[in-house]
Amino acid sequence: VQAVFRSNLSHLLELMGSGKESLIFMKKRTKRLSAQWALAAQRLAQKLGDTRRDHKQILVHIGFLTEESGDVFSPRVLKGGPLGEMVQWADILAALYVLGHGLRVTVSLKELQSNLGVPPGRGSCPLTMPLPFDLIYTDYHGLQQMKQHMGLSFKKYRCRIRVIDTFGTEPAYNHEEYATLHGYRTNWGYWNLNPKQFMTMFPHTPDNSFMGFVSEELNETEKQLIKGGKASNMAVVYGKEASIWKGKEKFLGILSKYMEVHGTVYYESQRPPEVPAFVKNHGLLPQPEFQQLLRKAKLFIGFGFPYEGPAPLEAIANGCVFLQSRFSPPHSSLNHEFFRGKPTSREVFSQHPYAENFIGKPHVWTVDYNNSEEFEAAIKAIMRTQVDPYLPYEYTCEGMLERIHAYIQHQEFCAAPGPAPPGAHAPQSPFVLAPNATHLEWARNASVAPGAWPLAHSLRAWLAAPGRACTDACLDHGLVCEPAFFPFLNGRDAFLKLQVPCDSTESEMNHLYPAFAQPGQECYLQKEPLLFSCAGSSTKYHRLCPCRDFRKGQVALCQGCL
Ligand code: U2F
Repeated sequence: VQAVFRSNLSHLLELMGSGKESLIFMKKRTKRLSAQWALAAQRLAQKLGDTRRDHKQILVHIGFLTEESGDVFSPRVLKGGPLGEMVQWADILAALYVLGHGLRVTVSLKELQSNLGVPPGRGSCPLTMPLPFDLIYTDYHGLQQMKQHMGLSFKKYRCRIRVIDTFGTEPAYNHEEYATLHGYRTNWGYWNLNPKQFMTMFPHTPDNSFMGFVSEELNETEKQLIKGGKASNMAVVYGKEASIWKGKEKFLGILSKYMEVHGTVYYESQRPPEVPAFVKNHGLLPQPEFQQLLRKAKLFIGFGFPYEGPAPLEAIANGCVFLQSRFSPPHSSLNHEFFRGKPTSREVFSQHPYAENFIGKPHVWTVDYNNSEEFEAAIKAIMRTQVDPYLPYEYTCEGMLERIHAYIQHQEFCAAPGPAPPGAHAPQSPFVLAPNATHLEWARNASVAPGAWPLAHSLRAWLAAPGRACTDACLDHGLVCEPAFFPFLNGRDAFLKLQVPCDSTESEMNHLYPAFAQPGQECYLQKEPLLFSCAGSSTKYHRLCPCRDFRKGQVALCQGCL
């Protein structure tokens, strides 16, 4: 059966249930964005023409909102607590619904059990029962609940699960045996999923899938109106919780010499002591009013926390410049409490790396806040800069629909694992050395397995410099790392064609393999497909890296991958 686009979201609002503040926030958002979703559906339908779209039965189980996992978020919705996750879940639900799939939404263990067909009163079902869903979207909390209550079915069906995971899970932390042996400690468990089953909020870890969310879009008239109505000396501070403002008096002082400073900090009865008297604090605003404030402001300024939230994208979409601090040294799970225990080794070089790397100037300025002169100079320069509202395509409704459509249609983790990594006796790889002899590319006459996705023709492979992760090595060439292509490279043949002088070749479990170690002239192949990883580096190795092209404004998809 084919899926049919939907343009009326009122039934979705019913599916979302009610009661909790978090659900109320999400439903208001969905309602407000209804027209935008409908328009995007129309455009994507036109773009896809008669492309096949299979209809799926989908369960969305939002684990962090269940009482059983403590639901610490709902009570803080109106008090300045995190909203990013709710923004994202609301948009995921809207996208799945608009794409025309069959949808169930659960936010309690009881509902989960009844949808899974677990007999009432039974903690868990020991038998495997048929699962009435093709796909399940959940989070780490939900995953734990499913494992506890699905019995043997969990193992059988976990390939149908997608885990919404803001900051991502790198392969080395996902593989239980490897993580345990090598000290990749996490607070979230080891699930041995295909790393692409983890879906992130920003496209930061190509080992995972980029899910994202949307921002409100402006039409041309609104854009003109906003540009005309900006107050060139109005700044809004990023941070709805008072703690974010603590110790920032110096920057606030400098900023207030030039601009009128506004805030949206939650407070109970009195101004929080962290917020200086010269700040015009509006209190935590409902989302539409927050957008209105951004429309008038010239500058949206971050003080280092929260990391990677939606608000800077909204600010930039509403024509603000986003000013943020560079982190030097970078923040990571090794040196910052917030990232400690998270299953990633990623180093974060600024408050919002996506804004810095994918958007950049004139919309985004990343400066060293420890250097007051640099900070002050940036503010002065920003006041003189004219910017247009800007929203990357991947954060529009159409972009999000396009991406999720592609995932649903093409990502397949349940099929029996493909051919084992070729190893030392690999058949000829489908590559040839490029004419300039720097990298491998797909041989013209090589065939690709039907249904393989992403399309292997987009592949280019490099031997990276020692100490360079594949994530970065690919970016150096204007490409992204594509872990799905590792198996093609995991053989002696690829090294041979790249003219790497391997004295010997060994196959081991190591998330940095395939790689070449200079001192011993040794080539290493990957023994465990789950450990293929774009992330990770060591000065000991030149990693062999699979890269691919991507669509402009839609980094998740290769150019021919729709
Ligand atoms: C991020 O969560 P946050 O909720 O701190 O992210 P923000 O960027 O502040 O934005 C969340 C939404 O809050 C809205 C705004 C954004 O869509 O429109 N909002 C509002 O409704 N009223 C206001 O007065 C101000 C903002 C991130 F998303 C999470 O994944 C992380 O867990 C968290 C910590 O790093 O940061």
